Amino acid sequence: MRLHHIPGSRSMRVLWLLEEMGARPEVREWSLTDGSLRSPEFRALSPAGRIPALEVDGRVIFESGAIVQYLTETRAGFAPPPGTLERAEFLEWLHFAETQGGLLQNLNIQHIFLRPESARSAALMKLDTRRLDLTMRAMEAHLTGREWLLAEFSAADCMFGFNIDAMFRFVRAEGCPALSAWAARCRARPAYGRAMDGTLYTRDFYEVPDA
Ligand SMILES: N[C@@H](CCC(=O)N[C@@H](CS)C(=O)NCC(=O)O)C(=O)O
Repeated sequence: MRLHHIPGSRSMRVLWLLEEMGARPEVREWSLTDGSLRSPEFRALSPAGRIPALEVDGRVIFESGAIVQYLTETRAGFAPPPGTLERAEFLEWLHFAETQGGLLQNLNIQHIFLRPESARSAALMKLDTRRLDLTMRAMEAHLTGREWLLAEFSAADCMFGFNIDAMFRFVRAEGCPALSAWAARCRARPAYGRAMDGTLYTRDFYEVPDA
């Protein structure tokens, strides 16, 4: 198995799940900023030039959610069986992680990557921060009184591997005690610690500037 990876990016979801499964893939690191994701070599692995891609079982899979789902379908544990209501709940959280992931990506672009800085929009930052806050409130309601997203720890939790380091950089943790406690439980897992090999962030918190 070979994982195409950037520390602190969505590939952390896959690395964390593989660590939980006791699998150690070969890791090839790429960069978000040197243009290599647009190279023909990388586009042959991931057609939109996005991380992650996983070479596994004789083919390449792109899209982190597809990779996570495929891994649970080909290896025991970490997800309820197909055709059950629990499976529907698992799939909801798998895709919810990417709904939230898109908002986090927009905020990363607006707060960190976009150049020149004058091109950044306080209005867009404010809008996506509000939308992120809504996703976090939904998680807070769901996690109140529970340890994990499903009845037990699962690949749905791993799908938030990229999100956990990002969400509290834009929305303060204070209003979300159950979500913060779940994030702390995730961070305390040894497999999470092994997979968490970098961060995109240089600040603890990114305020929305005045418009
Ligand atoms: N839905 C895709 C999104 C992948 C994605 O956008 N990955 C980011 C890194 S977290 C990326 O490769 N960004 C490079 C770019 O946007 O050019 C997935 O979950 O795999």
